[in-house]
Amino acid sequence: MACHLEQALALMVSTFHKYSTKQGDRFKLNKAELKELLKHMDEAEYQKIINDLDVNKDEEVDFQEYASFLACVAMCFNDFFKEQHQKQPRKK
Ligand SMILES: [Ca+2]
Repeated sequence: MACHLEQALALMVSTFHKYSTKQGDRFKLNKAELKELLKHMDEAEYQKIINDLDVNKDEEVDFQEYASFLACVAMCFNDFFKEQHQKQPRKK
């Protein structure tokens, strides 16, 4: 059985390809594919994310742009967990 990190990476890659293969270039997310991937976001959040994700402004999100985004999200989650941990009283 794969370790947690391998499972997380496999999910990250398979999620990208699950949506990127639906239309057009199978190795890039176009706006419709990205919108479907992020379907639980409202329009304003979605627009901000697509603007941030599409670094080279070609109207599509390639795997490098997607991976960079996930790295940023992971760092934000890590900061959140560190803050939460620091707020908790120390156990003796
Ligand atoms: Ca792009």
